[in-house]
Amino acid sequence: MQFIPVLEVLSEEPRFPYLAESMAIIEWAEETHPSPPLLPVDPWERARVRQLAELINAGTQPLQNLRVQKYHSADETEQTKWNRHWSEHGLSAYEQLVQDTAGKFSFENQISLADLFLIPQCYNALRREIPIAKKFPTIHRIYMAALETEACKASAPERFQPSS
Ligand SMILES: N[C@@H](CCC(=O)N[C@@H](CS)C(=O)NCC(=O)O)C(=O)O
Repeated sequence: MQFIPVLEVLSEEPRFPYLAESMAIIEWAEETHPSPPLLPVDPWERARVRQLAELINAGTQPLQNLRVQKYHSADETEQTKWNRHWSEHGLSAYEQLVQDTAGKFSFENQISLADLFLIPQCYNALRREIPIAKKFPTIHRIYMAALETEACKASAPERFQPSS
């Protein structure tokens, strides 16, 4: 697919070391490092968290790939309009659904799988000047809380920009 992210996992075993697709990467990380957990214990609550994650992963983010935007239109203004439209569509659904489960984060007070997909989507929305604080107050509160975590600080995209 020629997408990022790609995870390289070095191992003693002779095997192909690369893994793409963020859901596959996160699930592998969860299964190999289960603590702290990214999913609740109760099956219904787990499904609710996965629903939020997929709403972004399958329903919102794919429409914002560079190649999709460019295929839609060569005009940058039109690309931005397209991006804003689908971003707001997804975030609006998330904002409604998350009312049932949110605490400090999307599911109660611990970072979950849902937050891992929500945070980059917020980052993208702000780049497109979508006023998430005004339009999606619960999402914005979750985003602000997430930015304070050490994990979020360590994985901030700014840390990975090439220097030249
Ligand atoms: N389904 C993939 C999507 C990954 C993806 O969209 N990556 C973007 C950056 S966030 C990309 O590589 N875009 C390049 C392009 O659109 O050509 C995943 O979840 O990992």
